[in-house]
Amino acid sequence: MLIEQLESRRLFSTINWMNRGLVTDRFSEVFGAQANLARGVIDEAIARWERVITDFNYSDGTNTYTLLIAMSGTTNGTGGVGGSDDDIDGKPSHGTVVFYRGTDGAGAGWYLDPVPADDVEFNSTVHNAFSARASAGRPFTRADLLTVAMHEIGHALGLDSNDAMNKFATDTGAIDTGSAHLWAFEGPSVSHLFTGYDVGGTHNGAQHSADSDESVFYNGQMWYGTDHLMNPVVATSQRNLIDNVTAWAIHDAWDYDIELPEVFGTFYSTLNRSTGQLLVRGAPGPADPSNDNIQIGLLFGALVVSVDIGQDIPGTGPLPGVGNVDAFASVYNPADITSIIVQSGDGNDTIFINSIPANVTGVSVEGGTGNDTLTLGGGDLDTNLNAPITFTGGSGNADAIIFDDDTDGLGSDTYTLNTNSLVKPAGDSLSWLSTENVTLNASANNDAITVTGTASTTAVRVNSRDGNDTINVQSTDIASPVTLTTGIGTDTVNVNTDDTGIALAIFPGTENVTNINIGIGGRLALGGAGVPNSFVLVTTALSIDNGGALDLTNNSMIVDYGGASPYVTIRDYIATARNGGAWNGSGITSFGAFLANPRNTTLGLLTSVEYFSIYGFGADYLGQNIDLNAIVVKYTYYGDTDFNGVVDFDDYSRADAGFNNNRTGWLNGDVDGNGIVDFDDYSLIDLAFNTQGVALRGQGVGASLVRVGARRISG
Ligand SMILES: [Ca+2]
Ligand SMILES: [Ca+2]
Ligand SMILES: [Ca+2]
Ligand SMILES: [Ca+2]
Ligand SMILES: [Zn+2]
Repeated sequence: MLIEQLESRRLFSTINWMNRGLVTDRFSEVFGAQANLARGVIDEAIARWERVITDFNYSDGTNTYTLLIAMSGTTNGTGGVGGSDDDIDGKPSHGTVVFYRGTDGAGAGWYLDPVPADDVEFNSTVHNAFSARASAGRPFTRADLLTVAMHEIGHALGLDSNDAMNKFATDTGAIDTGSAHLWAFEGPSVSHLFTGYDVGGTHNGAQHSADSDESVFYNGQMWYGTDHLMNPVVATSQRNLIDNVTAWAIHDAWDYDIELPEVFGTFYSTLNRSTGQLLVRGAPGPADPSNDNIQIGLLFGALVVSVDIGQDIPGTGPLPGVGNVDAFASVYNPADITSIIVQSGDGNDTIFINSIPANVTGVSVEGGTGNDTLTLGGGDLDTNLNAPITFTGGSGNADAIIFDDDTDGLGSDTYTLNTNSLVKPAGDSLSWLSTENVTLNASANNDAITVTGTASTTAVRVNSRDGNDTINVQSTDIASPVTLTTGIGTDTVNVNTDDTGIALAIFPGTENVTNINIGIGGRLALGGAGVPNSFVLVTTALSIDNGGALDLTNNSMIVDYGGASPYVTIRDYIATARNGGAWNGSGITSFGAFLANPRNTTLGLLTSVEYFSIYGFGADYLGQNIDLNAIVVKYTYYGDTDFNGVVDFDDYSRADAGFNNNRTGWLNGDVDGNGIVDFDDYSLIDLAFNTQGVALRGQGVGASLVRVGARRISG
């Protein structure tokens, strides 16, 4: 559909200003040296109508409308009159438009836009997509000749109280001004509130689009006027563009082919033709904040800017009253744009910048109030974004920026996440301020991702996705660990392996990471705080420096090793972290055990052979397949030798056998991991037996309460 739109942009009608530059246009007489500037404004008004009306569909096959346009010979002021006075088979084909001479008869009070092709000087107060007001500068307190010209030419083209318009108009009986009534226009394309009011007199039909202060209850609902080009009166300082409603109405009344005016820009996206700066804005809500959706991206060689307002202005869409209005989608020539500013304003706004034109040298995105989310890259950061981009989340405590490199092509990627920016070697700095959440969705290929720092107020998440990825978490704020997911592949996670400062990382759930290396000052945690043993960390090779920690919180781990069994290493990592029950040492620790009151839990470990001896050969562990070369670590009670989540008679039997036969290992009752089963182990087992509550089985069954049988009298 968009391709059709773009192609149809080449189709224009022709509107000929027959007496342009002749003495009869009186522009020199009124404007003097400014005459050609004023004529240029009229040219722009004509050009804007030519691109909206693509074909008059005249019965004789022609597509040209002719106009006589002149300044009044007699009347001072900043208004005008326009109408049609000839036709082809009943359709307007010729018109006459006259503008007043200005307040002094010499053009005073008119604003003659020196760059009439853009509307930037008016976008101080935006009424709606097609109407805005200047608060300063030359247009302020002057009448915009471009707006008045487009209005009067609109009359000449057929927007008038005439049979074609009134065929769809019904008198609501409600009074607008004086004796003028409000009329309900119900065409095939649009329903909208019109009025018979005119400064020059009252019409018995749909002469003008009703003002924004008019409304009426008609045909079961409220109808609202709005600030529009075809309002009876336009204020000074204000520009109205040709709006969608006006275009639909002239299409319905006269069967002209139209291009939707939003395609050529709105006040939600305005291009400064002098500087190349594109300003994209959301809307303020009239009452509550407006949650707007803004999307910017290249499509088929054009830049498309789509702004979907959360709190739509009634009367700006095809509906006569309140109701959802579609996004306003504008299409720009990428070569015209050198910078982009997005201001989404109030509300929780959603902004996507999927790609930007090659000429753009910088992009600034301001989320304003509310919790705003900016998603960058459209799946390929290097290809799509070739300029620095800054995001200011603004107020709101959950502003977010998401880097989307999901569909990046083949080849390794290198990403560096700094405290306030993401840098790729092939790309520019993408930075953020007052942003509480940062997410990097890396490519599905082999990536090298380095985190050099985090801010205490920003939560950083790195999803390395598929491929063989290496993630180096070199440094973080103590309050802001990096959350990691690693996808499928042979991945390596290094946490503070430079042994300098501190670095913290978290796996939010079950994760399979081939290599894990934790340096001095490094801490890597698995989930936590949920149902015990909801998550499993699966790894092949684990290395923890003295001074580093892997925190399983209240979860599990599988070390699926190759080569020699790391059983003793794992057992010792747990024992040093446990540190006699203080849980403050290096190694494999458990914040869940640290928090337990009484401290009756720990991390137990079984070889897969031991595990199979209880649960059968090939049994899975919490849904994870294990083979003969694996070690299973579980958060559970001291003495839960068989990992069934409780301490019971079977456990005491194993501990007794272990004690009597000088065995070793968790399965046989060495619950403190010192290599023997002794009195210390029994003390811990008894504590757990007497105080255990919830069975620590795993997700899905862990929440069930277990009734404990009679205390066993041990020797
Ligand atoms: Ca909407
Ligand atoms: Ca906002
Ligand atoms: Ca990857
Ligand atoms: Ca022991
Ligand atoms: Zn009018």
